[in-house]
Amino acid sequence: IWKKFARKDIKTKEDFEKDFVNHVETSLARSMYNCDNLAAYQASSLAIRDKLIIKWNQTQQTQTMLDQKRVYYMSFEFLMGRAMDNAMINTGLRTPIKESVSELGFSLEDLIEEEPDISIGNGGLGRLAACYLDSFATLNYAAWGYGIRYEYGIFSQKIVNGYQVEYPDYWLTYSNPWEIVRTEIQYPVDFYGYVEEVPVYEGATEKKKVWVGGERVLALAYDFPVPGYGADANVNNLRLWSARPTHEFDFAKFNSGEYQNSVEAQQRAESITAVLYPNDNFDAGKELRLKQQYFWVAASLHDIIRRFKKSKRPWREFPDQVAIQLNDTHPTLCIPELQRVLVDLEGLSWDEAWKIVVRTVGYTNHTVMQEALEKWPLTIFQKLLPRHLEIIYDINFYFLQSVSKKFPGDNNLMTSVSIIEESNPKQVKMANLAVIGSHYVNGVAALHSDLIKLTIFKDLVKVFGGDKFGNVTNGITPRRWLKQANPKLAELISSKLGGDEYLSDLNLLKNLEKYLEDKEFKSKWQEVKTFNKTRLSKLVKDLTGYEIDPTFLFDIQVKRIHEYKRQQMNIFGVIYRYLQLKSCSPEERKKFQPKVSIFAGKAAPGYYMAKRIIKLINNVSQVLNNDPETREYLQCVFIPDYNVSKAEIIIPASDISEHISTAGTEASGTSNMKFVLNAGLLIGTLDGATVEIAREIGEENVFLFGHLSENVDKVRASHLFDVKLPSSLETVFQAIDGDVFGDSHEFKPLLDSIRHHSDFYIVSDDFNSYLEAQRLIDETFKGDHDIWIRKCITSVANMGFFSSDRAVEEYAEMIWNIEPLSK
Ligand code: 26M
Repeated sequence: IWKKFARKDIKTKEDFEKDFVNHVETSLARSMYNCDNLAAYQASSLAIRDKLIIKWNQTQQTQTMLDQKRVYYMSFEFLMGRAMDNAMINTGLRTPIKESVSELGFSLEDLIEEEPDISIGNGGLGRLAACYLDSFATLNYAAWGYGIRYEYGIFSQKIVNGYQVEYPDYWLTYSNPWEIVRTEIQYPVDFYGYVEEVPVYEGATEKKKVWVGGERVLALAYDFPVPGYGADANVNNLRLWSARPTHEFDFAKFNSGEYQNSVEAQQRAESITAVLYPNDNFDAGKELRLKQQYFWVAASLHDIIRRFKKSKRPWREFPDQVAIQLNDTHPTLCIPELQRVLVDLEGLSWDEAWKIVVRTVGYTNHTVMQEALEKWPLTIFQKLLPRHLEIIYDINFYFLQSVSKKFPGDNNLMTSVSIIEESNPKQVKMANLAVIGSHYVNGVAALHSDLIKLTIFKDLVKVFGGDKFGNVTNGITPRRWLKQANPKLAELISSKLGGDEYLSDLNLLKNLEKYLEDKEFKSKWQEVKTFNKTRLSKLVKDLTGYEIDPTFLFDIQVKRIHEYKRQQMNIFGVIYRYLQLKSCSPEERKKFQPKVSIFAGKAAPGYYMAKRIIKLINNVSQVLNNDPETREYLQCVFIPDYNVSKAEIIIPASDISEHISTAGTEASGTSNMKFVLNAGLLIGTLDGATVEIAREIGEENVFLFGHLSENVDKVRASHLFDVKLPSSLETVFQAIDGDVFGDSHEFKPLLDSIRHHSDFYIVSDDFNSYLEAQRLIDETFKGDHDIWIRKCITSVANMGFFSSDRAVEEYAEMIWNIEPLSK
C-alpha cells in the first residue's frame, strides 16, 4: 500500500510550485502573503531537498544491496559554498525552477543570495574535498565524506581602517534546509581515563589491555545530500558529526549539591564541535583540536564498522569492502583507532589487525612546509588518549625493529623515520604515522609528489621503497567552476559543442580549438569576459565603494594570505608600477596598459605578517585610487571576506591571475585551474599544478617567471650573509619607508623579513623576473587582442585534464581499487 503513497518526483513546474507553497504554509508556517526572499529561498530549498532525499534513499538502498566496496573520504574540512544553485544545476531543474519562482513573484538570483555559504574549511584542502564529493556522486562511486559539523565556520572578515577584523561565522542562524539530523545515529566517544589490564576472558590468566575512558560525549550525525550531475544521477552523502552531552550526570557532584557544576561539565561537550580552527598550513598543536580529531575519527570508524558488520563478513575482508582516505594528516588517528578496535575490542591478533589497517588506509599529503606538519606533544596525547599512545608506541616499536634489521646501525635513519620525535617536549609526528599506517601515499601535483619523496619522506622512501608513493594531481568540478560560476561561458561553449556533455567529459573542450578562426565566436567570447568583469565591478562597488573600470586589465590574486604565496611581492609590483607612472609625463602615461590589481583572502587571526600584508594592500589601494594623476591607469582593491560564493563571481572576471608562490612551496593550488577554465591567463612560478597547466595548455600561454624549485635552496643559502635588493625593489622600499603609503613603522617587519632576515621566500631574487613577466603581459594584452583571445580559447580547450572527475578516477583505480556502482 505504501507504494501508492510514495512521494512523486519533481518533474514539472507545477510539481515544484505545489511543493513550494506547501513548504511555505506548513514547514515554515507562513502565509504566501507574507513570504519574503528568505522564506522563498527556504521553501525552494526544501522542495529541492525533498527530491534529493528520495534519490538519496534510492542510492543508499542500491549501495547496500550491491554491497560493493565503499570509500570514506575523511576530511577535517569541507568548503561546500552554497548548495541550492548547485543542486538545481546538477539535477537539471534550474530552468523550470527559475520560471516557477518568477511566476510566484521572486527572482531566482535574489533567492540564491539569501543562502549563507557553508564555509567549514580554510582554503584549498577543504574546497578540494567538496569538489571530490561532486565527482563521486557524478561518477556513481559509493563514496561518502565524513567530517565535523562546526557551528562556526571560518570567520568572516571585515576590513576596518585597512586592518582585518574577524567576526564569528554562525552559519546556522536560520536553520539549515540542507542538513538532515539523524537522531537515531549517535555514538559514545570517550576521552581521558586510563589503561587497565584485564583477563582476556573471565577467569583467564592471560591479560589484555583495555582503555577505561574518563569523559564521554555523544557524536550525533547530520547528513548532507550530495547530488551528482545529470538528471538521473546518484545522491551521495556527506556525514558531519556534532558533539552532544551524554546526559549522564556526575552523580557524585550531583548529590553533593553541585548541581550547577554537574550540568556545566556536560554542556562543555558541545564545545568540541563549536569552531573550526582558522589556520591554513600552520599547526598550532592545541588540545581541543586533537579532541576534535579523535571525536570525528572515533564516530566515523564506529559508523563504518557498524555498516561492515551488517554484511557478516570475516574481518580479513574489511579492506575489500572499505577504503579510508586521509585528507592530510588530520584524520591520522584512524590508524591507531582501527588497530585498537580490532585488537582490544574484537580480539584479533596484532599482526592480523595491522595488515587490515594498512590495506584499508590511504594518505594524501598536501604540504611540504615544516610548520604545517602536525606534531602532538606526548603530554597532551597521554592525557587525552592514553591507550592510543601505547598503540602508537607499539606500532613504532615493530616498525623500527624492521628498519633496524634492514639498515643495521643507521641511527640517523631510525631517528628520522620514527613516529616519536625525541625533542623537548617529545612529540608524535603524525605524517610519519600516516605513511607507516597506510598502503599508499600521494601528493597533489606532479612536482609536489616528487618533492615529498626528496624532502619530508626521503628516509621513509628508503625504508618502504618508492612504489608506495605516487601522485594524483588535483582537479576541480566543472559543474560548479564553469556552469555555475560562469553560466554565460558555459552557454557559449554548449552552443558550439552541441550540448552540455563536456561538463561530465571535460576533454571534449578540445573541440573548441576548431573555432579559433571563428570571428563571431571570438567576439562572443570577449562579450562574456566583459559581462563577467562588469559583474565583478558591481560586487567591488558594493563591498569597497571603489569603482573599477571593466575595460582595465583585471589582475587578480585571491587565496589565503601567506608569506609563501607572496602577496607581498604582488603589492610591491603594484607600488613599482605606481612609482613609474608618477615619474612619467601625462603623455608617457598613456602608453601604460590600464590595470586594476584585485586581492582577496583571509589571514589566520594569529598570523602577524599576513595581517601586515593586508594592511599594506589596503593602504596602497587608498593612495592609488585617490590619485587623480594615475588612477586612470592603475587601481587596486582588496575585496573583503573571500569565500566560495565570492570566488564564483571573482574568478570568471580575470584577465590575469597570480600564482606566484616561491617554487616548491605550493603543493598544487587549485584556483590556478579555476581561472584558466574561466578564460583567464596565468602569471606564475613553476610551482604546484601550474607546471602541469603549462604542459597541457602550452608554455607560451602562461607567463612564467622566477627561480625553479631545484635552485631555491641554493638561492636561500646565498642570503646567509647578505640579501642584495635589486634597485627596483630598493625604490619600492624607499617609498614605503618614506611613508608614501602611511606610517612606515607598520610595514617595517615586512620589509625587514626580506632585507634583514634572509628573505626566506626569495622575493628579492624573483622580483625583477616578476616585473619582466608583468611587462610582457601588458605588451600582449595591449597588442593585437585577437592573439590574447586565441591564447584564452586554446587554454580552455586544453583544461580537460584538470577535472576532478579525472582525479577521482585515478584515486579509484590506483588507490581504492573500486569501480563505479553497477546499476
Ligand atoms: C593544521 C593544524 C592546525 C590547524 C590547522 C591546520 C591546517 C588546516 C588546513 C593545515 C593545513 C590546512 O590546509 C592546507 C591546505 O589547504 N593545503 C592546500 O591544499 C590544496 C589542495 O591539495 C593545495 O592545492 C594547496 O597547494 C595546499 O596549500
